[in-house]
Amino acid sequence: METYIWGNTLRWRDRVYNYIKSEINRGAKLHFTLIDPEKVSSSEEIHRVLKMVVDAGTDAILIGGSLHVFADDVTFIAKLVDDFNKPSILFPGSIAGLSPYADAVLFISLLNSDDPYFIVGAQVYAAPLIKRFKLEVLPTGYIIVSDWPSSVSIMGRARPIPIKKPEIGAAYALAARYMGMKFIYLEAGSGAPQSIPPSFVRIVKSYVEDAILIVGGGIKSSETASELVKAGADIIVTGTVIEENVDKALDIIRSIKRF
Ligand code: 1GP
Repeated sequence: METYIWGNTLRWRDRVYNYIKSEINRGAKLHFTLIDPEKVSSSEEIHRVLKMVVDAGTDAILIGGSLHVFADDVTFIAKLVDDFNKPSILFPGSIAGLSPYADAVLFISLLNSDDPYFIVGAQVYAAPLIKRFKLEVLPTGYIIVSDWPSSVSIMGRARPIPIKKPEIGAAYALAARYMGMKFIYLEAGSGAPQSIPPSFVRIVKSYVEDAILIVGGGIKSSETASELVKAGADIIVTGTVIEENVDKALDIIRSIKRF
């Protein structure tokens, strides 16, 4: 098979997990900024957003979305991220979300899907491509928690865990851990009307203390982000807030970096 020569520096490749783990081990909390290819247009706009979030202290850039994602768009964004000294991490909603130009991929299994395709089927299509692209793999148990419909829950045929049922979320997270997944991602859905409650996160974390706990969806204020971190989130993800209120988005990042 051909060896691919990619234009990016890929300076973070194979260093992303160690970087995240060492930050967490020294007591830091992390913030990831999600760039959804569906929601951005020009390279100038993406560059402007990246500069703001990187200057505020975001730790990595996630690239992905549930709809309208095409590999060329993902590549386009990954190449722009390469101008900043932060890892680009794919957050694929389907195999169209893969690109060889990123540093790493959240290798997601949507654990509370009713459709085996989203638990292991898409991953089987993705795995040989990921090997060929030499992406660093971050094994992630992905759990949707919400009392409302979201793009990700609809597209992923999920049975979302109600926010009043944290013990079910904890059981899923523990199962993911026992299956060897290093990351647990509690997802309320992009643009969710509210975040997952800190009380839910606290119970999940108490079951999987050694997992890296990512929490995202509907986080719109530094107060909420701080509460989630205090409850046990290791990594906070925000996406939508930067489109709605730049100051609030940057405040969230700065508040996390103060922990
Ligand atoms: C979605 O968790 C992320 O996968 C981010 O959600 O867009 O609501 O910040 P928001």
